[in-house]
Amino acid sequence: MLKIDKFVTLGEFIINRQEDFPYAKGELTRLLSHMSIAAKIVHREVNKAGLVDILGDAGDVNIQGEDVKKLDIFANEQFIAALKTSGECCGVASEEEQNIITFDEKLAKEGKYIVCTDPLDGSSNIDVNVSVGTIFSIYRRISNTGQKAKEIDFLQEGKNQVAAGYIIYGSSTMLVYTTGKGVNGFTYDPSIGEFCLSHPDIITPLFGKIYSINEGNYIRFTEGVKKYIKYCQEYEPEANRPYTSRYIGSLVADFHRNLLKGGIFIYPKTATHSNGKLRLLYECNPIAFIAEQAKGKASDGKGNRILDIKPTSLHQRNSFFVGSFKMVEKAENFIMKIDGNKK
Ligand code: P6P
Repeated sequence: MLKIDKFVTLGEFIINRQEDFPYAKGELTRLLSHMSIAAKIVHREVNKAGLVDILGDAGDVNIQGEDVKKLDIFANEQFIAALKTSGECCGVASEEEQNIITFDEKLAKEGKYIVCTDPLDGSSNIDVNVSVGTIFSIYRRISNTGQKAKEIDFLQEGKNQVAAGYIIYGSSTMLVYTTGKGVNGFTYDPSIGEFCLSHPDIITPLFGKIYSINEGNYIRFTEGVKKYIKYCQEYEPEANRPYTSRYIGSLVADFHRNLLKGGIFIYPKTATHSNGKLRLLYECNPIAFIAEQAKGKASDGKGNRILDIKPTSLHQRNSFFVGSFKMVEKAENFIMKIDGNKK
């Protein structure tokens, strides 16, 4: 682990790396700094959620048919407000919103970027104090500036992302992001109210010993997925197997652990989720961008690169295999050989 002799704040880092962002002129700086302000506010609420009456279901059910927790609503409001005031973002697609949110203010309509976000992923874990996260994905708009954002701005392939990241609210709060020039992690220091560079230039191990999948769905997996799971469990010490099974049920937490230690996360199609459960726009694409930038791999399990998939709807789901390059490659071999390319 690289020893950092002087802490570098997120703001300093972005300014120092300004030239990395092809559309410099401070645009990304403003976008990310507003996102980090919202992250600090959500950090505060998540860290005292057990102490105030902000837990428990808000009574609503979101468009995914899931009970909405009050913190989901709170986080959604915070990030949308932060993006609106940034003056760089003209619209947001959120897990919590059926349709895109467009900003009418003149300044916002001049914004060149749109953001897709899951404002509080894994929120069903909040009540039991398990790590949750915010996931975001930033694109240049396709529609002309000066008008409201359009849905076409959001239905871009993941390879068009100009930046992506997540905030994990865990034992510490971290912000991990990429602009296509590598992956860097920042740990929040509440005593100074800053995200400080703690994990520079993250590269995920080529191989790992961790596999993450909800084995409760085992009987509903395809034969290829079942055979890969058994491969992970076989006693082959010279091949570092059996692997360790680790599954938190919070994508950001499961992915972050595997990113640093090496491993594979799989959410394949099941009988109840014929296209998998995770959403392409604001879960698979941003995580896939980060994985590839950290020299990992992300596909649908059949060799189709996540970042090449053309979205057709805001909340579409996709099978998701992501993590250490060689582990994802091995899993794909099982799926393609045993399941073939059938949908
Ligand atoms: P399951 C949380 O609801 C989430 O969207 C991801 O964070 C997580 O990886 C997945 O669902 C867990 O789903 O079906 O295993 O509970």
